[in-house]
Amino acid sequence: MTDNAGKPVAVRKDKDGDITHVKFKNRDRMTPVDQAVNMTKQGKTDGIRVNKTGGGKEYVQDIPDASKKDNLANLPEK
Ligand SMILES: [Ca+2]
Repeated sequence: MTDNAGKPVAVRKDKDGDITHVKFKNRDRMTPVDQAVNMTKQGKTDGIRVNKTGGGKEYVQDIPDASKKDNLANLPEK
């Protein structure tokens, strides 16, 4: 298992459409968002960054780039 999880390739959402899990390229299983936040802070993911809601809850979001196809909102749900 490589130390870097790579880019997100799929997501899981709750009934409100909020992302609860992210599947990374170099990981076999879905990663809960709070864990994805920690991995991203440690520089172990690609293509995403940590942001905070007005309520202070941390989440991951896309680092804007040329492609929208790979954005979290456009990834397949698993
Ligand atoms: Ca993108």
